[in-house]
Amino acid sequence: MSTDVMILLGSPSDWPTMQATCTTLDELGVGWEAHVASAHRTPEHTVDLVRRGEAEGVRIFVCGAGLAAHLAGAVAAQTTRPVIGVPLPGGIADGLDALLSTVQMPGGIPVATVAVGKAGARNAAWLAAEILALSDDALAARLEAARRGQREAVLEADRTLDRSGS
Ligand code: RP5
Repeated sequence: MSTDVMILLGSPSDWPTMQATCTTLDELGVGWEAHVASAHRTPEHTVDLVRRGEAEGVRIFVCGAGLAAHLAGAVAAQTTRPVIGVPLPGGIADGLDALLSTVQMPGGIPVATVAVGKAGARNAAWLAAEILALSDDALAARLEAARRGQREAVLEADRTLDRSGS
């Protein structure tokens, strides 16, 4: 499977949350690789990874970071390929700080920013897959099937919910 998505973590401490991106990409059948690259502690390594990813055919970058979460913006500054930012919880505002740091990009350098934390990490994978599916009919069919599965799970929960009361 080709590596379509490069996932970058600002710190190894981000891995437990960002694994949700990896497992969701696995479920959707999208190839990925993950690296630790800090916008602040290893700026050169971050640029090197983006350059290498582009040269090797990576099509989308997913960046997860907390606190002063500049990783997604730093990557977006280096590429015109889509960059998806996952703000991570923690810090004085428990992720609101990372959300604003990730989403408030200047015009012309977008970061598609998803929700804070694990739900966002999962949605980063979904969004990446949806972008890739524009040129991949088999992936588009897998996404449709996964959505059908979600729909059926909710309908089944509604059928089996104990909703009676005295
Ligand atoms: C951010 O600072 C990282 O993305 C992480 O979410 C946060 C804390 O990093 P560590 O101090 O745990 O390495 O740059």
